Amino acid sequence: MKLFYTSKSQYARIVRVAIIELNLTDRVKLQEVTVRDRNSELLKYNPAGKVPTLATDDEFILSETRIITAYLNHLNPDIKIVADYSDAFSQQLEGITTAFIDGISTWIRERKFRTETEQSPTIIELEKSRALRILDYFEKIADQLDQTPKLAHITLASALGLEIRLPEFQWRQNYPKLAQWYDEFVQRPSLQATKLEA
Ligand SMILES: N[C@@H](CCC(=O)N[C@@H](CS)C(=O)NCC(=O)O)C(=O)O
Repeated sequence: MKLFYTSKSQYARIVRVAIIELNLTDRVKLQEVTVRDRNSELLKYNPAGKVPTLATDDEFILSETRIITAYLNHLNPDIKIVADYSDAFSQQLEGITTAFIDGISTWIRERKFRTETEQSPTIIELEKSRALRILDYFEKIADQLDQTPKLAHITLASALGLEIRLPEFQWRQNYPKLAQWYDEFVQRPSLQATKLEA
């Protein structure tokens, strides 16, 4: 199996963490690729051109973080990373954390990939307020977050880690319980081994 990734991708990071937590490092080769590049090696495999992409041993090409993580989890079902219907609370958190990381990613793309005149204040404001609502939610339920490497927790940590990339996304001061949860969670070797670059 081969995982196509970029070291900057907050989504690919989730899958890289899952590979480590599922003890699958010997079974999944990692190949760093470029994105938004018409000469990218990735385009030979996945017309969507997005990371993460997983090429399975039986030659399927999987994209989308949750689909890839669920596939990897079925290879080691003793460890439960992706929630099923028996754990509706974790499924709830998976949905909200995905909206969180998607929104912050949109906000970052506005700031980093568009010129100042192209940037949309409307989109930035929308994503900022979405992020703040979700931060409020997690601060309120911080007591219900544990330190297990579930997909929702990994996604939340990967999203919060984007603080290094977006100067406006400085959440720690106003969300102390969440900061405490995050600071402990990112000590896991899987998170340490996959730190995001600025
Ligand atoms: N919904 C996708 C999002 C993946 C995504 O947007 N990845 C970015 C890198 S962080 C990418 O590949 N961008 C390339 C592009 O937009 O062409 C997932 O859950 O995996």
